[in-house]
Amino acid sequence: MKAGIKGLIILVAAVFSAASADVIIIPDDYRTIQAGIDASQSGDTILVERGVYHENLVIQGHSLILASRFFVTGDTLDIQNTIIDGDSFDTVIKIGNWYDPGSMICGFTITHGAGYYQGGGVYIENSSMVRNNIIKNNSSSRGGGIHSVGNAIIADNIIRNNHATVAGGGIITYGGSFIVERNIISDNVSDTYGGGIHIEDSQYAIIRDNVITGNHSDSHGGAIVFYTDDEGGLLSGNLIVGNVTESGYGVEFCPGEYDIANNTICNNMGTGYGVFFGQHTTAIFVNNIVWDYTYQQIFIAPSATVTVTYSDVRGGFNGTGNIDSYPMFVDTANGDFHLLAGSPCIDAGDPNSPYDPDGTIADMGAFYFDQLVGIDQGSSAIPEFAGLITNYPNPFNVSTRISFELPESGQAALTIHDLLGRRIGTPINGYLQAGVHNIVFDGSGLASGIYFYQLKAGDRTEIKRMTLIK
Ligand SMILES: [Ca+2]
Repeated sequence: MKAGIKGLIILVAAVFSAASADVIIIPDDYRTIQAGIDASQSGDTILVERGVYHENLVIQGHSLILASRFFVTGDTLDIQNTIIDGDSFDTVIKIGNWYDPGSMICGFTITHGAGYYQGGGVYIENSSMVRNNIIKNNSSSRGGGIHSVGNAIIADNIIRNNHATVAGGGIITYGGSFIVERNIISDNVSDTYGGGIHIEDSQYAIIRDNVITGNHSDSHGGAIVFYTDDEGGLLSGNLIVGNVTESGYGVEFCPGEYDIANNTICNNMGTGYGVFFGQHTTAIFVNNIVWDYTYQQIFIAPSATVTVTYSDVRGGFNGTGNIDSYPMFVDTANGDFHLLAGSPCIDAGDPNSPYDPDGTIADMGAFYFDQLVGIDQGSSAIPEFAGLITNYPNPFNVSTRISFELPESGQAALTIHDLLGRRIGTPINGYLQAGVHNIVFDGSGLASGIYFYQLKAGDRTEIKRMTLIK
């Protein structure tokens, strides 16, 4: 962690030293962003007005601040309306500043990049910063959204719907020491490693306070793969939900020393383990919630040294302070994983951890329950179902798995309906035990189209949509 903070100070110093240099306005001074870059010197700022720019930018050999008006105004509309579109031709922005560190990319929508090796949306080298961007619909073999080499800070971005054929659907990082914080990393896909984030051969990695959701990997790390060079890292305060790993693990740790604290790891799906600690991994795992739809929640390799304490783990786990109780989230169906009043995770963290901001013992999970505000969330705020009902894959051809969780045993019915609401199947109708249930729905007798599945338990109902494509 010390290495990361030191890196941050160096980077901030580099940015401030650049502030007195020239400012180039696009398109006032140069018609294209690349023309402005070509005319710039190290330390300049290139400020881009709103508009759509069809360019594949290369910054080579010198460092710049490349920013939209957001850099000055803080207006997020400047991010949405200053668009660099790679036209599926090459990486949208490449920064090769290995010998002149400290570039920053700030305030753009970066889309339709198609990189071969160097990232789809953004490629950065050496102490660069990528912040406050929307990086979406890009593709590459490694790093669909961002490909980083060396030290980096990747913060406050939305990184969505990017695709990597090899590793790092959202982000891949190589070497260096880096910080990934406060990003929304969602719906990215990797065909092999790290649907959301893939970390390879890095120094200490800090991944904190991100929302990592809906990402997908075929074999390793639907959410994250940590393949550090024996250095390890920090994973804290992240919400890691609804990621899918076809045949591997949700969050995968390879050799290194890790601190893993106050994450909410829920409703991820896969046939393997939710959290996987590989050979020779050392980790302190504390104050986390792990409540997945995976084969097992946590796996620790025989040669790994991992302590799991003060965590809420579905099915239970040996260790001081661990519990096995439904965490009681506010509204999982709408993505709200804050704790309800009365949650067993409140004040159930390690008493020796830093206290929550309200002065109470640490809660488990990414979001503490503020006891000073004292919001009475009452019984009406309890979600209709304790667990999200989901299906995967969706769209599907021709079968899909429907998963749901019942907070208590009782009568339950799962019915399938067509677009007109007509019931066309009843996979489940009877008394079910509390807990997780999975059924495989076979649509081979149905036409392509949109269908609904409805779960009724007691007087509560939840409906979701799925699409059959033949
Ligand atoms: Ca607390």
